[in-house]
Amino acid sequence: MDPKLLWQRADTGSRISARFFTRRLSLRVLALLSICVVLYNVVYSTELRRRLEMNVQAPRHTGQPQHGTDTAELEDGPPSATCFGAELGHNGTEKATLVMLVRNSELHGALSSIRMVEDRFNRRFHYPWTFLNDKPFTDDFIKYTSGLASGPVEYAVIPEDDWSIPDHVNTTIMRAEMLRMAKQEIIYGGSLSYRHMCRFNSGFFYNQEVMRKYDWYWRVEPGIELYCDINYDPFTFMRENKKIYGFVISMYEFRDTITTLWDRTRQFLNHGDYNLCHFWSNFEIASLEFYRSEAYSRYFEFLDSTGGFFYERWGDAPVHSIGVGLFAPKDSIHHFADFGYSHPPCARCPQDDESHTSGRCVCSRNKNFDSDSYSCLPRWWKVNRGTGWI
Ligand SMILES: Nc1nc2c(ncn2[C@@H]2O[C@H](COP(=O)(O)OP(=O)(O)O)[C@@H](O)[C@H]2O)c(=O)[nH]1
Ligand SMILES: [Mg+2]
Repeated sequence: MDPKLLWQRADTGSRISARFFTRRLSLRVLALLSICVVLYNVVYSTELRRRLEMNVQAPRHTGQPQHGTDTAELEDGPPSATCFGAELGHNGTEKATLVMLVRNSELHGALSSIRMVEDRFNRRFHYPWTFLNDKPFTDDFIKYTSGLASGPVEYAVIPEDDWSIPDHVNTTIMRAEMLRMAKQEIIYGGSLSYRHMCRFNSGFFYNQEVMRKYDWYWRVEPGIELYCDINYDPFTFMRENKKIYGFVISMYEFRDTITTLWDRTRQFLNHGDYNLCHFWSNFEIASLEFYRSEAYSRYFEFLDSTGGFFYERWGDAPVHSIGVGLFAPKDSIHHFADFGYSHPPCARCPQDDESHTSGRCVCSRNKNFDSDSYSCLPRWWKVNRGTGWI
């Protein structure tokens, strides 16, 4: 054999075995890496589950009464509230709560709103969250929402009387009107649950057992966004400045949903005209004492006695706005111009430079409902110099 050939063959052989060895080594390293990843995931998810379960099963204490989280227990009747204390303590000093009326099916939107309010505001103040529902909250809803809140959380089922059609309402007329409004494609015109919601928000939320200990509330809805850090306590701001009602967006109400609301109001107190402007009530920071006052309570009871919440589809926004306009001092209404806020389909963004150059806000200044022709804000400033609608 040609020694040159032999050499070549030997060389090829050694190259083959070197390649084979490298491949085997990489396979072993790969296998080892995969085992590490699997092991890490198992340990991590066990730890995550343990932490989640600890959050729910061993609620954080502040000495508040605790009830089980079992939905079945809630369904059995009282106690209708489930509460967990806060781990971090409660640093906000006002008797105030973040309140969310919400359905179990809106869990995802609720979580994203809570996350946003916590990140932008509440992680520094740890105000309690109050969740209200006409149905018992599911274990999942309680588990995930309480995991996000940095303050105490309470879950309450609304009593049936506060979420039902009063006896004096003629349901035949109501159904006929709902059908007519649905055919005319009036927004939520055919929805009974929406009517319950509006009536509840107009006249009942502030007297719920779980709300009684508070003087102030911040209404939060599922699926909202906050674009700016809120580095001060708006509840303290409201109290110190003798404010009663705070809003961010204001717009015109759909006339067809409140055909006789103003006539009824005039009947109640013989007043001038209403221009359909209302504070968009999906955001509110306001005084609970105001709604509990005799003037507002009597106004709501009168409205409710007319059946208008059901025959028409009176929204809580115009009812609150008219109520505040009539019974609160003009300068006790506050526009939170420093808040960046969105509740689809509308958003508003602070317009000053500082809010943006400081990094406090992340929103587009052009996307600003305040300058939309449907916004009532220009009118708010022009007609009443920022002191009311009526
Ligand atoms: N528990 C409960 N909450 C409701 C119901 N209908 C509306 N809501 C809540 O009431 C608020 C207003 O309702 P939403 O559907 O957002 O109305 P919109 O903002 O006017 O389009 C939200 O916080 C909803 O989660 C209902 O039937 N049950
Ligand atoms: Mg909404």
